Amino acid sequence: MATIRLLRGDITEQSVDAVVNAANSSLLGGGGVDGAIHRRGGPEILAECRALRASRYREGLPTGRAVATTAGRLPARWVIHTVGPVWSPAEDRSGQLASCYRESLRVARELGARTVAFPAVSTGAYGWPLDDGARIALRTVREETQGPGKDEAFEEIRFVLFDQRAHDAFSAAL
Ligand code: AR6
Repeated sequence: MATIRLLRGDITEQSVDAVVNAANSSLLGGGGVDGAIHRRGGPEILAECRALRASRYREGLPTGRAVATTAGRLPARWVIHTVGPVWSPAEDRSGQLASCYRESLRVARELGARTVAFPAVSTGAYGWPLDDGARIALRTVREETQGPGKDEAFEEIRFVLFDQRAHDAFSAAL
């Protein structure tokens, strides 16, 4: 059974098999986690993202989906890019947020990644309330890695929270 760990820190510093990027559908970079990953990971990541845009994802990566590239110079083997939903007070998009975690884990499983680090997807620029984002993240990862009959693919799923507020929200949800 996979261990779920909460850690306050920077996702670009994690020595794990795969780190998850809170990307946007262009796959061509942005701020927050995305900016940090491309800055520290170097141009190889962007080159693979561009190649994906020229082949499988000409229209961009849809919200709730995930795709892997090299991790370039990061101390990880792969970056799994996922596109979280933008928070909407008018529409329930929590299924899309859960899908980000589920699809990222599916891609990780396919790669053979046993340790995976997630940020709190959608809770920055995309405005998702932290407490709710934390609950969805933990529930989905538990369902995928700890439910009855779940495989033994993962050793550790790590949530890397950038500040104390995010860490508190995840601790409360755990
Ligand atoms: N390590 C861990 N967590 C971080 C880091 C870091 N280095 N930097 C920020 N966070 P965000 P989103 C936290 O905005 O809401 C980008 O421009 C941050 O405090 O990175 O999914 C993309 O290109 C917050 O709790 O992702 C998209 O356009 C969480 O990570 C858009 O932002 C997610 O914040 C995606 O927005």
